[in-house]
Amino acid sequence: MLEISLNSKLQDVVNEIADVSGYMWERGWAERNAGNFTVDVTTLLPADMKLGNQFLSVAMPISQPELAGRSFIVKVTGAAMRNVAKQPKKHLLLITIAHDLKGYHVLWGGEGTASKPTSEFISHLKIHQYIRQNDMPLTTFLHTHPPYLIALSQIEKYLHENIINHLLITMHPEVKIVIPDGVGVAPYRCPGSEELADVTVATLKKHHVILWEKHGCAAVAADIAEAFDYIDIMEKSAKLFFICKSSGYLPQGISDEQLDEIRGKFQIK
Ligand code: 2HA
Ligand code: ZN
Repeated sequence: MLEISLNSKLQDVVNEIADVSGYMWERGWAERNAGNFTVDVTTLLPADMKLGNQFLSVAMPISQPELAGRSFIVKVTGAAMRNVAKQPKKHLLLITIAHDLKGYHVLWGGEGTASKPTSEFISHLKIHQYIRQNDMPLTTFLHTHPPYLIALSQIEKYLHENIINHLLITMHPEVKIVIPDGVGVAPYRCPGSEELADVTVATLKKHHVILWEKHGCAAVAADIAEAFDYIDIMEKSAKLFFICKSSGYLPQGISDEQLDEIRGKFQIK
């Protein structure tokens, strides 16, 4: 089967994915095969590329007409982030959705028919559809398992968006500056399910970063490094909270006046 050779821009994206996959493993966000991502790279491929039998074609009905002909780099299902970091080509796929929506073509990566996209692919396609429908300047959906944020989502009190956001904003002043729309909370749904995709899209309408109750965190961003940074800042804030609590102290948090000062200086509502 034919495969394309990556141009320098696609190679840069693959390098960034490998770096971020390594960071997630090192941070303890990516046990076993945890986490997944899709990066829309349509604009980095020639617009007039011929797709056909020269590439491996996989049948799979796709119900998002907005995604016909679009190309994504996606993690292979079952792949460990630590291995994506070491051997990106083996554990990633560059795919293009068929124009007739009957499946996708594999342009690069993986190990033949055995390599399928992430188990959360249905969710990812719905999310990319929402991004396209709203013409948002975003390419990346990233899902990972940061432990302190997940721990917070195990506590009923913090499943309320106003309460968890107040906590995360007051534990770390950068949270309000970098993620002014705060974290959205999506109620627990089975991993890999259509229902999880639906609650994610509903939450995406107001937030770039989403906590999946008792499971993990997800973010949409301009690129995978930005998605990682959003989650990293939130996770740092949750970690600071647990460090104070587990050393027997109740954290003070920044005050309302200090928050107002941030809102004024950075023109945040
Ligand atoms: O990709 O994290 O939610 C493995 C997962 C599924
Ligand atoms: Zn997960």
